[in-house]
Amino acid sequence: MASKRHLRWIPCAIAVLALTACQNGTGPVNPGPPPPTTFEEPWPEDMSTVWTESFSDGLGDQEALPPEMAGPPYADPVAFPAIDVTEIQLGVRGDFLYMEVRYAGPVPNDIVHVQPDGEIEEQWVTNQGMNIALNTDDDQATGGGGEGVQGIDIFFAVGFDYGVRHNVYANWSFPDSDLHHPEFHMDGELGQGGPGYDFALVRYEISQLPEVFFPIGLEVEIGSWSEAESFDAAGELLYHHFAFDRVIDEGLWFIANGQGDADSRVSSRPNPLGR
Ligand SMILES: [Ca+2]
Ligand SMILES: [Ca+2]
Repeated sequence: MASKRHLRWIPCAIAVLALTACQNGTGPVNPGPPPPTTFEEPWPEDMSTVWTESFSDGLGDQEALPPEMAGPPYADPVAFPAIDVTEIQLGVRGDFLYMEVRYAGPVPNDIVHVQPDGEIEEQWVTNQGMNIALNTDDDQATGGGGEGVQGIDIFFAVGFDYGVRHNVYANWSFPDSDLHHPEFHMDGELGQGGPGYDFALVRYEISQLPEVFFPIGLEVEIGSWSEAESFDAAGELLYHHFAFDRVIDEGLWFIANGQGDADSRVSSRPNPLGR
């Protein structure tokens, strides 16, 4: 099934970006993370006025992906509440897309040491990531493949390397359909939450995006998932999908214009998908 074949692309792209950031240049082996991105624009005082869309997801609904999809060969999913998304809220205000992600448990402040227990090997969970992935041109033949959505033209990611840094960013335009090869990248900002908290409030400066990659006033296909990765005692990757939560599957998102004005809705785009 094509969607499964492509499942690992986005998470791997996220991991590759993190590695690139850490291994950039020929200087110190570990130059440390770059300073986090901050925008000058003040955050809205009342975020409840910003949200125009909300996606709820189940609690304790993590999936055990099979080994061929880089999951552990355990009988049941390992409980890892930090990546168990329960809600995503989205809204556009001014130059920014705002997103709040709620988790079933706090994002770890440091690497999580998993003790051996039955079939579960000793391992260390070092990072987590989630994203919303959008087919913004209504063409599943353009962009890359993903889970819950095809033809991804842009994705917005929220990740944490425990004890090191957060990774809030967007990648867009994938001319060779490989999500490892984005034509464009930008960093976003973590406003609240993150390590120690069971939520993350982030924003991305969408004013610099071409309309085809963020069509305000149109409905787009959206998918989303969340995951964590584990390593063994030697520091080798053990399970890319140690924990996995499917959050939005074949969803639709009407990107409202930022003031929640229903009169702004536009529905003139041809609808080849018949929805
Ligand atoms: Ca969930
Ligand atoms: Ca597309």
